[in-house]
Amino acid sequence: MATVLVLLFFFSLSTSILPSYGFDPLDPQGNITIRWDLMSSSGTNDLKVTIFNQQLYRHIEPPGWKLKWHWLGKEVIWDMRGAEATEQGNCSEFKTGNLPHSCERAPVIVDLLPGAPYNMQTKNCCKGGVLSSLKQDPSLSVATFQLSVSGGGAADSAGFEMPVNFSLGVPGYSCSNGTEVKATKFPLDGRRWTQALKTWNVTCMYSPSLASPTPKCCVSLSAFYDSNIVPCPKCSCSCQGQPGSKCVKFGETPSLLKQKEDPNEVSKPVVRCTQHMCPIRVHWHVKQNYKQYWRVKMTVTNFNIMKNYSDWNLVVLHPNLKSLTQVFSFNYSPLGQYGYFNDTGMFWGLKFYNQMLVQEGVNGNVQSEILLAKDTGNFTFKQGWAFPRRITFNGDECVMPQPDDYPKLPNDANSARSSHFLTILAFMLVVIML
Ligand SMILES: *[C@@H]1O[C@H](CO)[C@@H](O)[C@H](O)[C@H]1NC(C)=O
Ligand SMILES: *[C@@H]1O[C@H](CO)[C@@H](O)[C@H](O)[C@H]1NC(C)=O
Ligand SMILES: *[C@@H]1O[C@H](CO)[C@@H](O)[C@H](O)[C@H]1NC(C)=O
Ligand SMILES: *[C@@H]1O[C@H](CO)[C@@H](O)[C@H](O)[C@H]1NC(C)=O
Ligand SMILES: *[C@@H]1O[C@H](CO)[C@@H](O)[C@H](O)[C@H]1NC(C)=O
Ligand SMILES: *[C@@H]1O[C@H](CO)[C@@H](O)[C@H](O)[C@H]1NC(C)=O
Ligand SMILES: *[C@@H]1O[C@H](CO)[C@@H](O)[C@H](O)[C@H]1NC(C)=O
Ligand SMILES: CC(=O)N[C@H]1CO[C@H](CO)[C@@H](O)[C@@H]1O
Repeated sequence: MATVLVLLFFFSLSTSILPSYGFDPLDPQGNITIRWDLMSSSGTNDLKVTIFNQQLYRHIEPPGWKLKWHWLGKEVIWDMRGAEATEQGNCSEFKTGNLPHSCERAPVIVDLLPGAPYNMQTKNCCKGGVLSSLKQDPSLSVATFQLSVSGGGAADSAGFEMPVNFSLGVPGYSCSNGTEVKATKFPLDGRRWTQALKTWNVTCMYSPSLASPTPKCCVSLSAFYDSNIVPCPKCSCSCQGQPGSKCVKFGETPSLLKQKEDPNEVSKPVVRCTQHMCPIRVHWHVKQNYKQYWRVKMTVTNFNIMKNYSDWNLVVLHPNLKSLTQVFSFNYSPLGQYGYFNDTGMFWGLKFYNQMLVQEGVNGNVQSEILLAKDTGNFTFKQGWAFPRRITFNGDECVMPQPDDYPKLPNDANSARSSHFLTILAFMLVVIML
């Protein structure tokens, strides 16, 4: 009974800290800031827009950001560098000379692709809208573009009017309006600084409940002391045969693969038929027990047959991670830099080795082993302690097995198989607690 209660406690803990309202306890300062710098304001307003991904572990993956805003007046964009508007729109008002780059009231701006013509580039541009997380590669977490705008409602000396209603075009993010902040200073040569005429910040926050109604990842467990493998919970991400859920049987080549996917759209995952129906499965195997250490093998498997996950990452919560001694084949960085947590860390692939989790069928998994020192007084294989409390893949929460199903120590089995009545009672207790 005690086992069940302890496990249920961990379970309730791990579900109750899920950030559902935009605040992520693992990354409390995380946001994407879009800074607008008005560089000059004679004839046209010349602006420099910089997108900073200031999130520790969330990144923007292909097809990338698609920034949209609404002009307040009759602004048109005459020129753009480092990015482009997807639509030119109705420029019929301009009858002579060059036409503007975009006359849309609500332009949608996309990053240029790598290898764009040199004269169209800016510093930090041309990554197809992909932004790395701060932990993985801060040098790739920033994007910049420039635009020349004229014809605003406030075409007086006030110059430029900040547009409103921003969206990042990535599921899960919502953005504020711009607020004017201290003007940015730009270093010229180390001795002299220039300054923007005006600067505004727009802040975009992530909220998982906005992002996706269904999970995209699940966790399975095993241990050297129990021959059972605890699979991902059935229907973790979807159920086979449920209307709207499609999957491809093992060994079959899907007809979908022959269809050309639109590279500009977020494609729906096409998964192999499994009982969990998730595109990603993370397996945690408690592999070995040494005198002072214990060893875990982690395997991430891609069941999405249409997608390679480049620059994937895992965030793992386990109380023993603060005594992590060695990590093989993955990069690791603790996430607890704000002092709330000491038990959370991030794993990601090694460059040129397993940075890309390729599609199922090619070689769809990445693996690592980690060695952890046993904290005196805390360490135990009992009561599911050796298993992670929480895992996310690319920032998406993975569905964990029920604590009742966890691998059990041989001598733990009897006490753990407590009566159903007590289990139900404990569940009700947890529900009341939440
Ligand atoms: C956005 O992130 C930066 C850097 O982490 C932080 O300084 C700032 O307070 C954050 N803004 C909001 C509104 O959370
Ligand atoms: C911005 O969005 C609000 C609410 O959706 C809407 O009422 C308003 O008209 C929009 N502003 C512009 C300039 O489109
Ligand atoms: C373009 O805008 C003008 C007014 O600026 C309008 O008269 C014309 O009908 C519009 N054309 C289309 C195709 O919407
Ligand atoms: C931004 O400003 C516009 C116009 O003032 C308003 O309609 C909209 O609701 C604001 N959006 C946010 C997120 O505050
Ligand atoms: C505006 O955003 C930039 C980039 O994140 C940051 O350096 C600056 O401190 C922000 N300004 C304010 C007042 O938050
Ligand atoms: C994924 O990568 C593999 C190996 O590099 C490649 O053969 C395959 O075409 C890629 N698939 C997609 C969907 O990009
Ligand atoms: C985190 O761990 C370090 C080293 O194990 C320890 O010194 C520190 O007090 C811990 N912090 C918290 C908040 O538990
Ligand atoms: C997670 C946990 O129970 N940590 C405890 C491990 O043991 C030390 C002292 O031995 C405690 O301070 C921790 O709270």
